[in-house]
Amino acid sequence: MTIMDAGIEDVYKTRVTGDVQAIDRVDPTVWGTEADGPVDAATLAAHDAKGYHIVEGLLSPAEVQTYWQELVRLSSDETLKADERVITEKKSGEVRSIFEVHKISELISELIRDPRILDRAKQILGSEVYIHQSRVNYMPGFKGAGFYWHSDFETWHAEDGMPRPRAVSCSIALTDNYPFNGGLMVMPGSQRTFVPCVGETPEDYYKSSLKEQEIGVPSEHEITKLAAEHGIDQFTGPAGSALWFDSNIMHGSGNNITPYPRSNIFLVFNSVENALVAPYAAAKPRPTFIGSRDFTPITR
Ligand code: 6CS
Ligand code: FE
Repeated sequence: MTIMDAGIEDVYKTRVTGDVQAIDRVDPTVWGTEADGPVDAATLAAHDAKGYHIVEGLLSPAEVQTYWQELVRLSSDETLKADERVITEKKSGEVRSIFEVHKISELISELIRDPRILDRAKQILGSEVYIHQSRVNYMPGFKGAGFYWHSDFETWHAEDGMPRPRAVSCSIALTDNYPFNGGLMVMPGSQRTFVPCVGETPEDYYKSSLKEQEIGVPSEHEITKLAAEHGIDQFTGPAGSALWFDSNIMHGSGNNITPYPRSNIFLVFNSVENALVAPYAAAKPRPTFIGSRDFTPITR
């Protein structure tokens, strides 16, 4: 059953058939104000305009080392190998991502409460927040497969039942991000346009989409239009930097054929005022390790 069966109006219709029309976003990008947290007015304005901002040195080199060692520990934990929260690379079988990592790792459970992170998320979303999704991405060297262009919100709306794009992601680099090792590319300002995708959501689609997404990706025509209008920025920077980006910004990354891994901790904060409902375009919600349905606000 989708939300449509309940007769609730869907502002961001997607997974449609036939031609699509881009939809102007009716929601803000930034919901809070300068007075609500650590982000200064200029940075808040930049995030509002571009849909992202970068915090250099969010983690100190010593902290990076600590979390890097945690990632290595997790990826070599034999008990985790069979866990459905561990996603492997389609070709190499190497660990690609580990979901719900804030519940698996004590260290990362503390990180989501760190004021440098939690207070920023609350300010951008203008409310109490909870973790919609957490994952560590390994993007190993030589064989790390990238992620084709997409809007996270399109998937979270269609498959998890997220009503509005009132969520923000924080990708913390644990290895140096170069232009050549699969650094995330974003289209600045594209968060103000919702691009519906063509194609019905297959049953249990997450089992393949987290390895390689085919449904829920915009057409080349729409991507070309967005790139022409907004250009493409790339997130590069030393380990410890963090990219904060809007749930609906168009983004993607290339394959990593270099010897240098591009590993990160990826935290998605959703507003408690934007709690998930029934999926807007899928038969049933994805498992809670991908789209949490515990809306309890994060507190220190
Ligand atoms: O489907 C998802 O929820 C995940 N997929 C991608 C490519 N980005 C967002 C999220 O981690
Ligand atoms: Fe994404």
